[in-house]
Amino acid sequence: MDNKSFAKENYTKIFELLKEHHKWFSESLTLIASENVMSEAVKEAVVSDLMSRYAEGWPGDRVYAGCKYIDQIELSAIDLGKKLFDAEFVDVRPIAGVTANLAVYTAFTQPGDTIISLAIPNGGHITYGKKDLGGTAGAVRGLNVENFPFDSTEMNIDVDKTKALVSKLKSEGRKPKMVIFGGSLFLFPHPLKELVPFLKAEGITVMYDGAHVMGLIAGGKFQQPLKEGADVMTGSTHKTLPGPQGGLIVSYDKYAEVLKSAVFPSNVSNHHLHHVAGKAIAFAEMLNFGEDYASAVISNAKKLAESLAAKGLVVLGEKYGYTKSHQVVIDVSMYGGGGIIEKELEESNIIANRNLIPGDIKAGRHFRNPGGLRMGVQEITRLGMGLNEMEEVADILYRVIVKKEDHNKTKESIRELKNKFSSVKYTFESNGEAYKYIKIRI
Ligand code: DSN
Repeated sequence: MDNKSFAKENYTKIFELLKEHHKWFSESLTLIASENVMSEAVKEAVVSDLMSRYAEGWPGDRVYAGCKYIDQIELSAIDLGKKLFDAEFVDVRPIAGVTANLAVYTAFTQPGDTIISLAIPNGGHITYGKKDLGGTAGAVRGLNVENFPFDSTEMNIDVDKTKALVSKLKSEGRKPKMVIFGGSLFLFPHPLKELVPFLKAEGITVMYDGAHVMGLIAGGKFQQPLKEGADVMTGSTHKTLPGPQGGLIVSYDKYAEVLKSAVFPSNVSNHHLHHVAGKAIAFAEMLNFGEDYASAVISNAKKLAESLAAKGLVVLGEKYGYTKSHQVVIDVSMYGGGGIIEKELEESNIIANRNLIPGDIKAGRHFRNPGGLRMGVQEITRLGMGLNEMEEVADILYRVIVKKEDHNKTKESIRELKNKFSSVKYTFESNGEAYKYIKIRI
């Protein structure tokens, strides 16, 4: 095939695939804990001309011309972000949560420093992983990563053992420079109140990775990390905070200059200006509707967890009522493992992801087929689903995971359920079709 025909064939195919994807997601139960659906308002901001432009730097101090309106938009995003998180300093330029974390490492650590963070099976994100795992902290910033002692019954950081670890590292001349709270498998608030006074007395910087729970924090329904003593909070803007893909940093004025220069020029050249506009709209939505949304997300997660447990599934975090976040995590090792179940669910139009859980590595399990399945209810809650629907969702999950029911039957149940919840809620305006494919070409 000549290049022109090859190009045209693929050009056409991409649009067909995009339409198929939209149709599939409109008929699916979307339960990935790190995703969400954007409002039409956020989408409109994201497809604007800003996606083609350069700014670099801080509003009013750019490296490029043409920023008259871009600056005003970014300043609004910053002001909205400050109000949303009741914070002195917000940087909306990190283009991802990874970039936000790397900027914080740049600002507060030097290669060779020691940090403490969660191990991946206990909920840690790859950005605070060790060098041999290819983690950003270890492999990119050259940090020596130690892991928090973790209590898998409580599904939380062990406070006393963490203090003992810090003291041990100090006695070895490796006192941690920074401690990172937060994570990707995140059921309960982390013990900042219990650990921050101890860490501060040792002169240790406290970072909080709120990527997953940013919307719950913004809605005032999860722990408030800065008020509990964190120096800096990073996050992403597309999980429980339902904006476009991207990152952000929230902190204090006293760290503003060091953080700003750690973002640009250290880790971002041009930031994604269309996403800055989208973040501003998402922040405005959350300032208005965030409290109700965060409440609904957390009660839905709890209801889903309880309903699954009532059906005999092994739900993690039982000791404290399974969850206080958007996530529900179940042990599916007895049904073939998370990798197998993830595929079976996908065949039924349920999109969720496998996850390492505490005990997996000891049991010889691997991230390709770990013991856990992680789910988040933030997207289906944004479509307006409530407690009754969580019971239905639990039943559908049970039919696939345990009963191994014919996929066509479960697909039909999901289609019926999704038909009743097809528009984005908790937003100023909605056109009623959350997964509509938007065609701009004539
Ligand atoms: N890896 C993502 C998650 O799903 O938690 C976060 O970046």
